Amino acid sequence: MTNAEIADALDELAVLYQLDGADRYRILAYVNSARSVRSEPRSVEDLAIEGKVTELDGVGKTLEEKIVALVETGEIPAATKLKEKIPPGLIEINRIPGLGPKTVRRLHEELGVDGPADLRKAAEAGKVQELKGLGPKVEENILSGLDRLAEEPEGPSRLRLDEVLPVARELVEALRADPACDRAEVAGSVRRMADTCKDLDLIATSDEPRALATRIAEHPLIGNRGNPSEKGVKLETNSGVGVDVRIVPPDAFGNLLQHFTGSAAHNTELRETAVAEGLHVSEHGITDDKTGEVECFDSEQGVYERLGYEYIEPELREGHGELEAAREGRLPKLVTRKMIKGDLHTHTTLSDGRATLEEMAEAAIALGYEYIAVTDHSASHGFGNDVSPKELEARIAEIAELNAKFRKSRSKAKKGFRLLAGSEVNIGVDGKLDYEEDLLDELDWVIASVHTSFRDDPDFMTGRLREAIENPLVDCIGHLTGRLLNQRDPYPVDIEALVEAAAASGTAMEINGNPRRRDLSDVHARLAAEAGVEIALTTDAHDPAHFDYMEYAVATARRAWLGPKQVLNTRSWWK
Ligand code: DGT
Ligand code: CA
Ligand code: CA
Ligand code: ZN
Repeated sequence: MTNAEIADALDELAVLYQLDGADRYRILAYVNSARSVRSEPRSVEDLAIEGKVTELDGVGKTLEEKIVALVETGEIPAATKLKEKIPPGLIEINRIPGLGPKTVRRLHEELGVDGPADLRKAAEAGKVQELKGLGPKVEENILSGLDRLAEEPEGPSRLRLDEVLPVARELVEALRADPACDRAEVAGSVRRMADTCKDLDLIATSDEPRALATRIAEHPLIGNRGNPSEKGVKLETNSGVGVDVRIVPPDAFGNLLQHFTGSAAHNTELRETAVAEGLHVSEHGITDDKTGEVECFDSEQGVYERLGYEYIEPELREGHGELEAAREGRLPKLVTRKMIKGDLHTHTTLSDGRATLEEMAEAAIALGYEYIAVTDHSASHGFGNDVSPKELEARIAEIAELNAKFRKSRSKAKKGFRLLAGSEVNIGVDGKLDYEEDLLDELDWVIASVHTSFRDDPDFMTGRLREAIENPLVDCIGHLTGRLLNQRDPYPVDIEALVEAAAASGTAMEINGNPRRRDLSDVHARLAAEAGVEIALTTDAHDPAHFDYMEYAVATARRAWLGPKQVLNTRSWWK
């Protein structure tokens, strides 16, 4: 049983308890345990059998019993019992966003609804809005929710890049360490550093492909495996990530890597252009249609060069004009992680960060940064841990003191390092900020972000953001669209209008590198930079470990065709 299957069973049990009216804490316990099972890289089935499953966060004795029963018998007795009294259709209905278990129970008890079909009938007949406390809005929401359920019965199946990238790297290392392996590389959407990925594509070259495929299938991260052959093997990790491993002979490494890196749109355009020139491109080589001769390349550079292109970085291969640009030799020199001199969006324990000012500074110095802006939340960010004007004043003084210390330090890294006094100020419903202008004026760096009052109203959202953009005290707009990948859609804003306003007022926009956000998106960042908006690559670190999110910010920037000149924090702060 894979971790994903175990987590699904625990999530289902949580829903069953919810529909049965159990108390909140019990339900939370199952939801939390499902989450830790899902993100566990080791096989949870093995842990359960070895009596070690309580090592997982949120898994105590009660849950251990249930997980052991599940892996031994295929079911959890408590769930089986609940399923006897709760119609399965109610579990499905419960997935409609905004429709809680309490309402689902009432629909069942008061309208006799047992599943999606009943519910649609009731809603279309206007019966739902007649129930006490429910109105036409709820009914409308139910109908659109039912449409979406029908389109997407399994929920979002794509995984965020950060959920697959570490697995990809570990498996490629394992392939490379195998004596039968010549070369191995990550391919597909993971290599292109897309926001989300359907599965993981790995390629390898080998003279003993079947042996290599057989051994990688035995890797401890792997839960399910297909039949290894000399072409490769299809696998699934313990956490439910599909893995395609493809193997070819060593001399065609470049062709294979190019093919399986994609994207499909990029490859289709590449092939069609080649056909017009009498060449046939595949994962095995480039065939000259006239002579039938096949050319293999051990590097992608070789493939692109043979077809008349300069080398195209994987992040650009989305069929967004990169082939034409490569043919004409006008691809941008992309920004890299090494060019980044500091991080302009970080939090500390003053608001909701987990590390102190000193700890964040030390971590930044260890990374070789010249500066970080400390941008704790403002006076009314709405989630507790607000920073009062007085506290911010004290913080500014504290930063000045620390900077003086750094300046006198004998370590070169510390001597060249500065903390920037900043804030991530909440944008109110009217676009106003929640600190006095005099206080904001004392800061080195002001980010303005929306954290509250999201509305499905483009005029309202655009209006308040524009107000913040045009405020001369604002240096940068944080996570412009508020999207959370797989979780929350971007709120509706008129991007073009905001980009234009930012270009006119000289306000920067960030690419927030938190892999749940990556906001601006690649498409929006490209639009903004082309309009002349300066882009800041940030991590929104709430912990020193989050400084690593810079990799995702850089990836989005590269996917947006950005060069170092368009990125604000490739520059030193003072020079
Ligand atoms: P994903 O998995 O949806 O996140 O995106 P990819 O790009 O990884 O897509 P995937 O895994 O279906 O296929 C990996 C690569 O293989 C893809 O980027 C290009 C190549 N490929 C797959 N199917 C086709 C196809 O039908 N035509 C062409 N030209 N290439 C394909
Ligand atoms: Ca893929
Ligand atoms: Ca694939
Ligand atoms: Zn933040």
